[in-house]
Amino acid sequence: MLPPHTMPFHNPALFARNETMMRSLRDLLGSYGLIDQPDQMSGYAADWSGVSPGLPLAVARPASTAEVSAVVRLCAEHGVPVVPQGGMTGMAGGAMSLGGELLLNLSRMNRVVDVDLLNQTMTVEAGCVLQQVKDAAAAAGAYFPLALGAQGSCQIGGNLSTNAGGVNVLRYGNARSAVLGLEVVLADGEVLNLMRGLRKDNTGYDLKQMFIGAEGTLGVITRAVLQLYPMTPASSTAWIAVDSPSAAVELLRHLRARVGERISSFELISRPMLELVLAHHQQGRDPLTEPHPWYVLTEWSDSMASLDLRAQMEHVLGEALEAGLVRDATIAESLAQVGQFWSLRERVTEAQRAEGAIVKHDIALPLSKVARFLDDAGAFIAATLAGARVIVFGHVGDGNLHYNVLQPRGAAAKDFELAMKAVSRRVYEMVSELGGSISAEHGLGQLKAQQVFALKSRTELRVMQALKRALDPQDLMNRGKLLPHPTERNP
Ligand code: FAD
Ligand code: 2HG
Ligand code: ZN
Repeated sequence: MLPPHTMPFHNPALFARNETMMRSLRDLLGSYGLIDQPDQMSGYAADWSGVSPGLPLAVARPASTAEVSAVVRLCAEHGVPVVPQGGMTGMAGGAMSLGGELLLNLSRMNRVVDVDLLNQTMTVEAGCVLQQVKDAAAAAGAYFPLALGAQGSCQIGGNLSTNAGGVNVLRYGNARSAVLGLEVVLADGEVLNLMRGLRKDNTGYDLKQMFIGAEGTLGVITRAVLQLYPMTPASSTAWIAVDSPSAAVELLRHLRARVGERISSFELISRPMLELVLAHHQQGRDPLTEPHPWYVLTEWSDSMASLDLRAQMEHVLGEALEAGLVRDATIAESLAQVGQFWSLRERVTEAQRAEGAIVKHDIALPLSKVARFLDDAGAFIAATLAGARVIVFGHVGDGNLHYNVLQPRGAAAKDFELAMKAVSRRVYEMVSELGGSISAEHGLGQLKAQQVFALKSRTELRVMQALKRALDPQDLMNRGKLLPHPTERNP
């Protein structure tokens, strides 16, 4: 998957200022491991956040932990900031240059080192693409549950650094829950080896957790020990029409009481979102004959192959229909149909982009507050920005909504984005007032870095800053992302 706007970039003045370091880097990595030519660097410029990339110094592509360590050590000696870079599918601009940094791209560190079926773990290098990790687990007869639309491009290092969520969080938790061990190169180049494959280990602070969700601001993740699960040969998938988000939440409660942890995905999709996908996806078909205001896409699975989950689903959804929780539903008849349902869900990002400027809110709410938020925020936007199109979908099973606002048809993108600044502020206030989070799974990156000052208590900020200072005293690791230096604070 190519980021939407790749552009050539180069900074000769910067390059000249850092000539000594660049010579050392070239000696260390060779011409294959160091990219400094504008035409070759353009592919490392942009992610999926929509923010314009700055001009980096160069792109380093180390092939081992020892090389990452040597690169970071050189940067520390020369005071050059480093931006760790995975698959560049991030939505917060975290892997992009603000200007002058060395981009440290992990894609050459892409080996699945080991699958240990007795321990139900696998050891991987950070640059492995998520799909590759899932395939390697499956080939060994095990299941790695992290799943998201970008899994063909994003890397496990990026997933752990953003603490990615995706469509299976309801059952398996987010990326953080997948990790038993971690190896990290610290800001001074030292290697911190925490590669224990243990499910129990109470020997002091759980240091690996600090680096998960840290968005590369505390060090570079180089390897991980991941937790595996049993395969789930029995599964069933349904596309369900419901009246409202509150009906969807009530339906989830109903289903969980009957089939419990077998529900692995429970995704919400609004009719306007489905219509956008259908408009931009030629093979896409509405799974139901009549239009409905809201849909749920749910997948159930079990490791007991003989379990007839389809029959179970039919029965339980029948009950929900009688109880008035469901308007209509269709259960996939074949793997091809499962793929069709999911392809509607997976195309949401590209369908939105095709419509023009969009402002995204990746939020989490207590499930009991989802309906109230949608009512209040919808009324506020309708009253504030005439013609703005609210597009709602997301992982409602775990309380994560993608509450996105598309520019009014025919409006100038710049005017819309400007007007949205105040609107987003209010949307985030509403989320906070309901006990939610303004960054559920995509991270803060550069897009939301300034928000951290408004969001966190003084004490929480003080602890975060103390951690950052202790691990990265020169502020070289992904400077300006997630937790900007207090002096960079915008009024
Ligand atoms: P990048 O974008 O390259 O980097 C992300 C951040 O991690 C940056 O701050 C970077 O500096 C840091 N980083 C990367 N690698 C390392 C490393 N080895 N060590 C230290 N820091 C590192 N996200 C979800 O959570 N759920 C979804 O359902 C989801 N769906 C998506 C669907 C589409 C179509 C797209 C385009 C994106 C989606 N995303 C989703 C967002 C994105 O895929 C995730 O944030 C993903 O985890 C980013 O991984 P990456 O390798 O692309 O990281
Ligand atoms: C998803 O759930 C991703 O599909 C992308 O997190 C969300 O495009 C988006 O806003
Ligand atoms: Zn998502």
